[in-house]
Formats: sequence, structure tokens, C-alpha cells
Amino acid sequence: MTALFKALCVASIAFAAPPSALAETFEVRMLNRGEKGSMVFEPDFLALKSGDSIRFIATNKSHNAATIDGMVPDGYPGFKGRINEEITVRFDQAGFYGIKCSPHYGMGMVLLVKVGDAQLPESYRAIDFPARAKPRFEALFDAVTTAAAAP
Ligand SMILES: [Cu+2]
Repeated sequence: MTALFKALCVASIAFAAPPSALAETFEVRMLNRGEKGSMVFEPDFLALKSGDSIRFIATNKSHNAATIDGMVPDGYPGFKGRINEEITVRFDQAGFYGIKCSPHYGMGMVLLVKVGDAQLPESYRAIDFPARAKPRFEALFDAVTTAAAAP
């Protein structure tokens, strides 16, 4: 093996590695009933590194995962899975993402995702949530802002 050939092999291996070798995929189950009550994403909060993904698992039927208007970082286009569709979403942009199940948003089926270093935008607290989504989001907002303030 020539030195040049060896060098090319090493280079190709380096380029073949994914951009973020440590990126992980987390699973979120879509459930009719979970530890926190009926119609839930479980878990209902995830803190990701940029480049991590979430796979939405249709454990129970009639659910989907979709971003909530006004609850994504600036410029992010959003996503919307079809009912019963198991989508995998990669999160590259730092910030907070509010996600709902479209048919059960009014029943409080929501998920909060934090990516990278980010502060919860104050505008999220001003959103006019459906009645049962509001207390769930408020609990999640309080948890992330308390955690951020901890030493
Ligand atoms: Cu649902």
C-alpha cells in the first residue's frame, strides 16, 4: 500500500463519518393515557443537542405530531405529521419548539423541546392556548425557567 493510498483511505473514512457523530435519536410515544393523564406525549419535555432527532411513536392510534404556530425559532418552517404517522424529526436550530397533537391539542396533548443553549421566549407565555394545553405548558415553562436559573 502506498503512502498516498493510505492517506486517501484515511481521508475517506474521515469524510464518511456523520457531521455529528454523537447525535442521538430520542423516542416520544403518543399515548391515550400516560403517567400525567390522558392524551399525552411521553416524555412531554426533551432537551436535545443540535443535530439530535425525535422519533414519534404511534403507540396508540389517532395521534400526530405538529409544530404550534408561534412556538418555533425564527425562520424554522415547522412540520406536521399525518395521523398515525411515525415521523422522525431532526432538530438543528437552537431554541424552544412547541409541539401538539392536532386532534387533541384542546385536550392538552403537547410537548416542549429545547435544543442547544436557549432561553424560553417570553412570547410563548402570551400564546392563547386551549384550556387544557395551558396548564401543561405553564408547568413545562416553569420547569425549564427554574432549571435555567439553578446554579
Ligand atoms: Cu392525540
